[in-house]
Amino acid sequence: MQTTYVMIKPDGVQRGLVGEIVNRFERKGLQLVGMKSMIPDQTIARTHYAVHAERPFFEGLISFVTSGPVVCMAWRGVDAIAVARRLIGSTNGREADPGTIRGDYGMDMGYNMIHGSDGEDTAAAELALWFPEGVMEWTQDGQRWVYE
Ligand code: IDP
Ligand code: MG
Repeated sequence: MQTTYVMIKPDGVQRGLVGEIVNRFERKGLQLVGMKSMIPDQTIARTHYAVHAERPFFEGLISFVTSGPVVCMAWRGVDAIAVARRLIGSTNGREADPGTIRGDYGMDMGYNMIHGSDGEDTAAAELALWFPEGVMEWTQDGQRWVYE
């Protein structure tokens, strides 16, 4: 089992896509182990995107992600990190496959509605950053019908 960090960015919240996006993870069979909403401050946003600090789009990305509410989620399942990335689709919405979140709702590179951790190390770091209180440990009864 893996747990991955997924975040609906301010454009997804502003466009009223929260329910639509959450639904895709839920119906896929992932288990929700963390969920909250906040307007990120500069510190958390810069830490989260630190790997991109030298990129030309960095300051724009920080002002975007701190511009309004985000929905922070932790989703758990077998290979959850890669599964979430496949549900999300490739970075540019114009090129993302139809059927993915970005492919179905996005037309832009920066405004692509959603973040998902890209590996085990980043998932652990991002979960610690956004959920310092930890995630919920619980048994979802329906999970026994998700995995054979
Ligand atoms: P990812 O979200 O698909 O993992 P990354 O390359 O890690 O994509 O980039 C992080 C975020 O930075 C993207 O989701 C997007 O919002 C933004 N971003 C990436 N490249 C560009 C760009 O060329 N212009 C504007 N924003 C960008
Ligand atoms: Mg990334």
